Amino acid sequence: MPTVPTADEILDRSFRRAAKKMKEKTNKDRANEEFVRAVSAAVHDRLVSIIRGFPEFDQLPRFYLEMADILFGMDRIKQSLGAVGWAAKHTKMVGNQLAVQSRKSDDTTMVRKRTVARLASMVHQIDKDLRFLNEVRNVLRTLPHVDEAYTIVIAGYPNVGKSSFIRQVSSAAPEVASYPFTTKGIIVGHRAIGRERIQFVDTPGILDRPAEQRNAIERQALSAMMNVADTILFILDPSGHCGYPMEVQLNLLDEVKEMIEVPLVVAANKSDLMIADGYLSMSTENGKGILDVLAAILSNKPVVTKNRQSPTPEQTQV
Ligand SMILES: Nc1nc2c(ncn2[C@@H]2O[C@H](COP(=O)(O)OP(=O)(O)O)[C@@H](O)[C@H]2O)c(=O)[nH]1
Ligand SMILES: [Mg+2]
Repeated sequence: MPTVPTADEILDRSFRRAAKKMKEKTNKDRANEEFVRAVSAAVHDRLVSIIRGFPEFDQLPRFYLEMADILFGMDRIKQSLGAVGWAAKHTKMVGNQLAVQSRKSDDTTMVRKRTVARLASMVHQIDKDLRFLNEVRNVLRTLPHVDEAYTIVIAGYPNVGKSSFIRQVSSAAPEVASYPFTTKGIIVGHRAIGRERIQFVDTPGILDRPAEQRNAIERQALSAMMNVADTILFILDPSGHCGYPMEVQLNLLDEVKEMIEVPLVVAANKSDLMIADGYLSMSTENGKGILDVLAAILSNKPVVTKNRQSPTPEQTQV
């Protein structure tokens, strides 16, 4: 996704391009007419390329759609894209009209100047839309890469071993990213299961305090994450090593259960420190039990899923 230029950047570039074209003509009136045509074409093309540079929102993975909506509002994004489209259309119309005028006019320099003024005013009218779209673009491109593959969202208190689990089960080094609404880094990992690829997504910085203390964006983000999940893995740390007693961890587990409609697997981590009866146990430190947890997760997965992306060649088999 390319950056979205400001109004002045669009105008500067288009004026420079048109000035160059103008120099190719020796006759003053031809040169002015050429400028009028070239500058409006340049502005038009630039505006169209901004719209093209934006993803087709209908085809975006759910995750991005939800995030874009939470962070910026889908209506506002569509409105701004619409404003750019409007300006593109009018630039072309005005350019054509003024080129005709220039041909007929005795004062082509005046028509050229009028063109500059009209284009500048039109493009400046959408300057706030351009700046807003650039902000959207800056955030969208830093979001972690979460696509339509089978998705396991990992939940649990901080320091229970969520990131360690993702690192352990991922075929390649997980992608490290952050959400705009939390300073905590998150990771997304991938693993090939036969010919298919599954992905693991972290949920940091949102689940580390009671629900009523989360702000609106955090609540929405959490529900967006839960929405993209095909399965949730909830990790407990019965050893207390993470700094949270089991009781509060189990409260969070209840809260997560309320929130979701997908299968949930609960695993007690840090079995090298302590084992809790009644839970699948694992240690992301020494690797014990991890494959059992993975198997439990995958037992929820339909064998063949439609419209899933195929794995890339470098991904390994289970
Ligand atoms: N002893 C022990 N420590 C672990 C285990 N898994 C994670 N840790 C440690 O717990 C801390 C938090 O792990 P991390 O994966 O970052 O937790 P997250 O905050 O849930 O992502 C780190 O210091 C890990 O080394 C485990 O199975 N056993
Ligand atoms: Mg972590």
